[in-house]
Amino acid sequence: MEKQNEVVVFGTWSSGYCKRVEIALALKGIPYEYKEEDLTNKSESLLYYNPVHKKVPVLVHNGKSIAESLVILEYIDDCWKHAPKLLPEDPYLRAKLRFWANFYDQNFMASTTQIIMSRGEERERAVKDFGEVLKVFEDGVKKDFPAEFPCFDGKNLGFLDIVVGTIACNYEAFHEAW
Ligand SMILES: N[C@@H](CCC(=O)N[C@@H](CS)C(=O)NCC(=O)O)C(=O)O
Repeated sequence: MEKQNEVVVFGTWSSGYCKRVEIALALKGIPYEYKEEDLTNKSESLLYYNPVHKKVPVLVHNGKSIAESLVILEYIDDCWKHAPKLLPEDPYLRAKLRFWANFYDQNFMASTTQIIMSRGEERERAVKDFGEVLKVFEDGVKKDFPAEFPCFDGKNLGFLDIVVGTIACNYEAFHEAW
């Protein structure tokens, strides 16, 4: 007999992308099995479930796999419709949140890696670039959500909070390593 709602997450401890999935499942109260991946020696299962990118996170729900953290977050919210909702109902607001989440992933991740990997003047430039990206993000989100900034409002933990907040999940590890 098929098990209902069997949820497995393939992840790695240091990944903010994976933490997004774990946080969303925890918020919704969905039990799941966690499988830690060694990215230097990826498991057959990971390669099977994410043959295109071969990356974590991957969510496997009743044997069906979904890759890419932003896609997984939406799937979780669509699949388990109970509160707390991660995304609003309004299609326009949903689209705007997706837009800023994509902007964040395309710009911030590269920018923070650049800061971590560089030294001296190069790092100063990277920090300045990061500040500029941050300003575009903040101004843009404020303009799109004039009534209430949909992130770090101290009330609800939503889609953009999860996307942005998980950048800090490995902060201590980076701090210790560098
Ligand atoms: N866009 C992907 C990024 C996932 C990603 O970059 N995962 C990294 C770990 S943080 C990975 O699996 N890297 C393995 C590799 O590049 O081979 C997402 O949002 O899920």
